Amino acid sequence: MGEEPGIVHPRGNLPPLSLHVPEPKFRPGDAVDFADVPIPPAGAARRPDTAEPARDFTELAYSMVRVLDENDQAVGTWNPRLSPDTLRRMLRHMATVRAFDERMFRAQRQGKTSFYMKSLGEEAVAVAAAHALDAEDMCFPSYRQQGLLIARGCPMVDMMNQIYSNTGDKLQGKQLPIMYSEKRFGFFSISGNLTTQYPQAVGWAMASASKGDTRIAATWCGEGSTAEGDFHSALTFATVYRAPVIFNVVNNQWAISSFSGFAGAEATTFAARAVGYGIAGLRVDGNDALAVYAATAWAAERARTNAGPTLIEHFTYRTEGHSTSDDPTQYRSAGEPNAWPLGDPIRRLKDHLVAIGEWDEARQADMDREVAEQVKAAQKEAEKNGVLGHGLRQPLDSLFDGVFEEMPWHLREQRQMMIDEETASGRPWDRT
Ligand SMILES: Cc1ncc(C[n+]2csc(CCOP(=O)(O)OP(=O)(O)O)c2C)c(N)n1
Repeated sequence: MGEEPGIVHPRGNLPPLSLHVPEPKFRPGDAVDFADVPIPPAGAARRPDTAEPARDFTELAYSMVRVLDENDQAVGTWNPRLSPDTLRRMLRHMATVRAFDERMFRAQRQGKTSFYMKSLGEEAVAVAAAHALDAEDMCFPSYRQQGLLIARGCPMVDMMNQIYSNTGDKLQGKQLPIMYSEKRFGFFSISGNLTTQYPQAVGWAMASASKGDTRIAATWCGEGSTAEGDFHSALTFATVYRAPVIFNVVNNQWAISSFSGFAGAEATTFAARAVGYGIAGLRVDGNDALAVYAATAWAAERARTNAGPTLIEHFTYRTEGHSTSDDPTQYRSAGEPNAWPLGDPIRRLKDHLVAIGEWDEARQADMDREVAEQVKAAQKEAEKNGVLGHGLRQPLDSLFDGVFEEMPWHLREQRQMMIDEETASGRPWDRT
């Protein structure tokens, strides 16, 4: 007896299978036209009550919350109706972030630090959120939310000491430059491992709720980082336990050299990730500080009233390279930043203040000069503690400190070996 024949699939004349490999629309040298990026008019999006079930406003995950219109007026139900003083403070914080970024970028080019990351063009995302959250709320940022620290009043000298890994660096040179950790300002230690902050934020939010506290958590990641498994497990925990957390996805169109299509942008929006989890999803004009403020305040109220988490996609554009180690001219058209249809967040808020008669060009110029001076003075102060390669750094024997609450025996042993070797060399701590 022969073997039974297995299942036979008649192939017939089926076409061969193929994969879709996303390709960005523009490459270096291409003329850029963003006319097919859908930008709904300001004021068009409905503002649901914060207690409404997420399934009743899923359309907000596919449209866009926008407040500032083409005439620089604040319109629609999402208008947060902020006082001119608050608007001016937000403007100043954004301008400070930009000036800080500019100086630290230059410091890297001058060899004073090994690394820097700017947030040029997306300053509204962090600054407006900081204004909308309570100072006590806990932030779990990625590496592009320096605006949270600036807006919460972290001394720039402390930030620069960390960037220089100098004797004033409270993290003792143990973190990559710009990977701050600022408990005083509710700013969780930044991790280089993308998206680990997402489940951490949910865990913190769950702990806050289970302790009967009133503080909520907010976390940020880039659109590329939504492809990480941590993103999805965080959303699952958050929806199951209705954790008081705000998920921010900063869709600045580019990861490093791969565009948003590689994280799924061709198929749907990033805010739409929320729909599958039954979480509130808002897609927001990330270059409109008033829209970012309004969406964050809405999500904060929802979280604080136990109505559950919100995912906010901030639609924005990364105007410069990913970091000082990147050269975007290699992979995208130089025309993109200027053609970006949502403009520049600082200019838009400034134009709004001018339009409502609360600001003018002279005051803008004075403010720019002042913040540049403040950043320069902070830099001078930080550099007294040393810059890269100039000798002033953490003592070598601090290498093992501050990692474990109690140093384990094997690290104590290694530390002692290092000290013995240094002492025997006759030039203790004289190594670079
Ligand atoms: C787990 C992990 N994978 C990859 C990297 C390398 N990496 C660092 S930043 C980055 C791009 C992230 O892009 P996105 O999430 O869109 O954030 P953006 O830099 O645009 O703000 C990559 C791939 C990393 N640090 N960690």
